[in-house]
Amino acid sequence: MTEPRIVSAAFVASSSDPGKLPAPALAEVAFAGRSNVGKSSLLNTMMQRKNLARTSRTPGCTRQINLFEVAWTDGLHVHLVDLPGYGYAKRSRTEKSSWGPMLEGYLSTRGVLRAVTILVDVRRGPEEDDLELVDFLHALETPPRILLAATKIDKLSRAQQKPALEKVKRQFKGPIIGFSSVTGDGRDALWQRLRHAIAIEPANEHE
Ligand SMILES: Nc1nc2c(ncn2[C@@H]2O[C@H](COP(=O)(O)OP(=O)(O)OP(=O)(O)O)[C@@H](O)[C@H]2O)c(=O)[nH]1
Ligand SMILES: [Mg+2]
Repeated sequence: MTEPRIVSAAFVASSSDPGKLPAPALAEVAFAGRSNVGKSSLLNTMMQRKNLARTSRTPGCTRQINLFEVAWTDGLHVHLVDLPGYGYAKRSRTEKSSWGPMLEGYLSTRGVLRAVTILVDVRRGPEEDDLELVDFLHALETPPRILLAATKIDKLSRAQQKPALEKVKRQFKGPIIGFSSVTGDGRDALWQRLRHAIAIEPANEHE
């Protein structure tokens, strides 16, 4: 049996208006989190492409909804969606408990959205914004699956990683995947969860 692998990964479209994105064609998985947490870097690692999603040391790099299409040798075909970060420019009072028209519009109207991966920095854990996003997603009419990833685990020593991940897990009350875009740690585990969320299991013995 050969392990399934990615055959292609490509940029599809980008827009600040969810209504102007290409009509839903494939299952989508979106990546959300505070600015600078490492969403675009994680996507590049997931797609095994260095600079397909733009990253920057400065928060607020991704300003639009970006769609990428990934195809696997075993037939898995999915859109990965890089979202703008939140928590960078402080939200105004009227925007409180709203994710702004862009994020909210995308998350609540995209029928093909199967899962949202929420990323938090392993050293900071979830903050108010992240927990509000969880509540927002739970309240949707057809809530997507929520996956949780703790980024930048390479910033901690091996010995520090386990207790830090346990802590984030308790705070979120759910399983968490430790991830590093520097070492690639967590990549396989996250793909496995994504596959599960979009109900396509890894290729079996016929491959
Ligand atoms: N050490 C380390 N640095 C990381 C990791 N992931 C991202 N970074 C760095 O963190 C910074 C922000 O990364 P981005 O991927 O642009 O973050 P983002 O969440 O997409 O940010 P916005 O688009 O502004 O919301 C960059 O300098 C990355 O190199 C990681 O796993 N380990
Ligand atoms: Mg980004």
